[in-house]
Amino acid sequence: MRKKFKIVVLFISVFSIAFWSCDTNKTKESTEKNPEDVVVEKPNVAVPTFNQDSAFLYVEEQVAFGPRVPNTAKHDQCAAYLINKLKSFGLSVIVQEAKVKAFDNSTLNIKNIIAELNPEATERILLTAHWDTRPWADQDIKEKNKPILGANDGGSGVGVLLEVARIISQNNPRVGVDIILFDAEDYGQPDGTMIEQKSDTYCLGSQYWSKNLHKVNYRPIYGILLDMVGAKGATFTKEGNSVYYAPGIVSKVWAAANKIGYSNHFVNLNTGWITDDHLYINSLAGIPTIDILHHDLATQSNFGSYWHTHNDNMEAVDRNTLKAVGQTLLEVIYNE
Ligand code: AHN
Ligand code: ZN
Repeated sequence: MRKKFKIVVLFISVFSIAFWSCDTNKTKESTEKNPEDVVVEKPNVAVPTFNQDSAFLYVEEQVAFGPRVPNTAKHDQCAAYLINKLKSFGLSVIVQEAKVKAFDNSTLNIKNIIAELNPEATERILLTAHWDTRPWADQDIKEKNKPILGANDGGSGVGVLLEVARIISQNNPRVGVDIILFDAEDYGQPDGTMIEQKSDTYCLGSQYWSKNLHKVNYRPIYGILLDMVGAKGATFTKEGNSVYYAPGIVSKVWAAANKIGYSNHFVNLNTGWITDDHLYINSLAGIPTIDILHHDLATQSNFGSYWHTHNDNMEAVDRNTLKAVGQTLLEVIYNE
């Protein structure tokens, strides 16, 4: 409405200047447009609608397998589900399989699942999340040694990206898009369990990929990581590594969220540095990448109260939050 009004005002003013200048035979300078009257606006592109029920279903379907811990049958079954789902949308899928060493010296058989939309496009955007879940509930007070369901921590980011995959495969954006579902993000060493605390024990799938890109010279313009993007009323703040490595992308994404009414979720607040998949994508692969990560202002850890506990089940996932994140991603993608 406001824009229409602006256009009408602009039209009337241009018309009256022209009319007036004819009438009075005024010369050049008065017919020149005042630079302030020239409204330079990008035409509004059509952004498709993100379906939160569809995204929620994709989270439920992952959780239905149970915990998705590397070297287990359920992990294998969920991988097959994710690969088939992405293929069913018509995307080409590459599965990067590897063996990586965990902090406990076990060897993990991992699968990074990579889906490409419009592989020929040189301008590309990378969207990512982790699909594995934590083997322990080390932040819980009971059953600490049992694996968690990871509805939010793992499931939510993947659910949003599957829905984004479905939509972009039906409405081609100008840019190419790659979706990478990383494995073994959450096999990191629990705090205080051993004498020696090792470093870089989280994010094993993204560390491997960052050193072994699925295509030589793979170079998207930027990346966006989703992690724990499903909690009711979740707040996403401007995380330290994201702001350090990719300040422009943080601004772009937060502005897009704001524009479409999600400033309640995308908070304009700078917060601390988090080790997450984006850190290695930035530092090892050199791709500027941000993290959209639930930063809970009410807890001591600043992670949600469900974090690494058995409460990380479907109860911890809210459709409205999935919508806020998914619609913001689409707003960004279709405006590129
Ligand atoms: C830690 O939990 C140490 N860092 C955040 C990375 C993470 C774990 N994201 C989900 N789970
Ligand atoms: Zn986790």
